[in-house]
Amino acid sequence: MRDRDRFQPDAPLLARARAALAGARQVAVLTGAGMSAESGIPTFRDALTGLWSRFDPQDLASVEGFSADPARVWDWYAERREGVRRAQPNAGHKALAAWARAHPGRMCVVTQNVDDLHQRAGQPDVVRLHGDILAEQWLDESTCRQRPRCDPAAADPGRPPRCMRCGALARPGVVWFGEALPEADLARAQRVANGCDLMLVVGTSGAVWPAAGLAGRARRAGAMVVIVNPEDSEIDAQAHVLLRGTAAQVLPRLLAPA
Ligand code: BJW
Repeated sequence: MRDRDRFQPDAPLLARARAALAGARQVAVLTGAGMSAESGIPTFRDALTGLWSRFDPQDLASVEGFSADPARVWDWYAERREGVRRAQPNAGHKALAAWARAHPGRMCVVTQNVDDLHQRAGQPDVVRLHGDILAEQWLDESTCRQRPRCDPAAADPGRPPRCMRCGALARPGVVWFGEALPEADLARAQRVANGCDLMLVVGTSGAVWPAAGLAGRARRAGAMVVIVNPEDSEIDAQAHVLLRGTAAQVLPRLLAPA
């Protein structure tokens, strides 16, 4: 099979997904790193280009890893932040945002991505499950005893920055392994999954929980589940329709006006 064919979804499957979208009152979209891959932001688990093919997640995406070598982790995130700032929304982000603007109140995007490309594409309703790579927070909120608490964005520049008054260490505003997801955002994502008629799952391996559980939750609640991914994922069994292709190729065709 030629690469060009491999990444074109089957026409009848695309038509089925388009019909489901046209009939859906509420559409939930769960996105992962593949959503931003065509904007030049690497995924995590791709065997050749994924971040975890070169780095150990325990060293770089856990409190233990940060505590062991804060400067290394800070520098790794600083480089990734630069990549996010340089990246632009791709045709997939734009297609989702255009559909949501044309159908007000009918689409919610739940993203695992820590970039801001959905927001920059003009997506009106985005729930962020794994935080924001461009934000900062204190490593340990309890170390800051100032009232009001110091602002991590105003910390003394360093690798990582440190609070000039209480000495607290700043860290990127993302969710690392073993950390709880932001409670209100996870609760909203679960409500959105429970209440949608159609869930589109785009560019996630489905390897990381609790986000991976949202597709099964939507399916059990009666939604149709459509997965857009050029490769197999761990949650393919939840899909009614599997569209084999990339986000920037498939979403404009799926979401184009009739
Ligand atoms: C394309 C494409 C193109 C390519 N177009 N597609 C249940 C069972 C087992 C384990 C657990 C469980 N529940 C919890 C756990 C533990 C753990 C976990 O899930 N571990 C698994 C690895 C086994 N989960 C956690 O620790 C979570 N916390 C938690 O559960 O807390 C509980 C708690 C409660 C109360 C108190 C305390 C704790 C936290 C998870 C945090 C994940 N963080 C990361 C890093 C974020 C920061 C950073 O960016 O550095 O989030 S890890 C990384 O994985 C990142 C991603 O958001 C996440 C998901 O990855 P994603 O998006 O799916 O990317 P990839 O690379 O895996 O896949 C890309 C896909 O795109 C592929 O399928 C490609 O084919 C495809 N693709 N190009 C479309 N162009």
